[in-house]
Amino acid sequence: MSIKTAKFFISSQKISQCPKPILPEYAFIGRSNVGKSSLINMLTDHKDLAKTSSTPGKTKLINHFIINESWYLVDLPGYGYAKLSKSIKEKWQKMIEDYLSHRESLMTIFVLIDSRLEPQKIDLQFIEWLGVNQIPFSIVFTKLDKINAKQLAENTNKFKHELLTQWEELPTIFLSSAKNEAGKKEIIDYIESSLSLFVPIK
Ligand SMILES: Nc1nc2c(ncn2[C@@H]2O[C@H](COP(=O)(O)OP(=O)(O)OP(=O)(O)O)[C@@H](O)[C@H]2O)c(=O)[nH]1
Ligand SMILES: [Mg+2]
Repeated sequence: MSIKTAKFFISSQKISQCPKPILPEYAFIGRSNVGKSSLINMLTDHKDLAKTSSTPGKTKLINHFIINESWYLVDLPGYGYAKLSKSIKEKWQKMIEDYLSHRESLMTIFVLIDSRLEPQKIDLQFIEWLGVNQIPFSIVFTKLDKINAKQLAENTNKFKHELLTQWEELPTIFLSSAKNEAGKKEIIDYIESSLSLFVPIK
């Protein structure tokens, strides 16, 4: 599938402001600064479609981007940024949890994990929350260009090992770099294969 058009659609503070759930959508979640917005730009070949920053906490709302006029990519605020005030953290957490657990048109959530780090408790806890709420997800290890093959294998194997203490099977896993476009085809093919499974809610 080629991405012919990618446009900003709307920013929402809560699920009730999101577009009508009549098109399939794919959301990106993960720790602040893990590369959610950069991955959306890489997948769509748009440098500045989603706003990125080297400072964590850049994305603050639920941002819908419409792709090929027929499905959405959704950029979300990150979790786990220690410097945010308690009230903002709670507000974002509620917004994200509400969206992820109630959005009927959500096909898959891509959970982004920084490939440079050993398994982080906050990511494993978030994935556990998805499991408890029966929300389907895939994993994308990010920033591959910043790590060598040996470290990558070590970190991803440790992460898989941790997952297998919670799950019987591993989810679909992607390896990506927003810089050198690693993982682009695989993620787009995966989205394409599930688009036809969308059943519009009447
Ligand atoms: N080298 C490299 N840098 C990356 C990659 N992905 C993201 N970055 C950088 O990491 C920083 C954070 O990227 P964002 O895409 O803004 O991260 P985010 O997860 O959307 O962050 P928040 O919106 O703050 O939660 C930016 O400086 C990006 O340029 C990657 O694959 N490789
Ligand atoms: Mg962002």
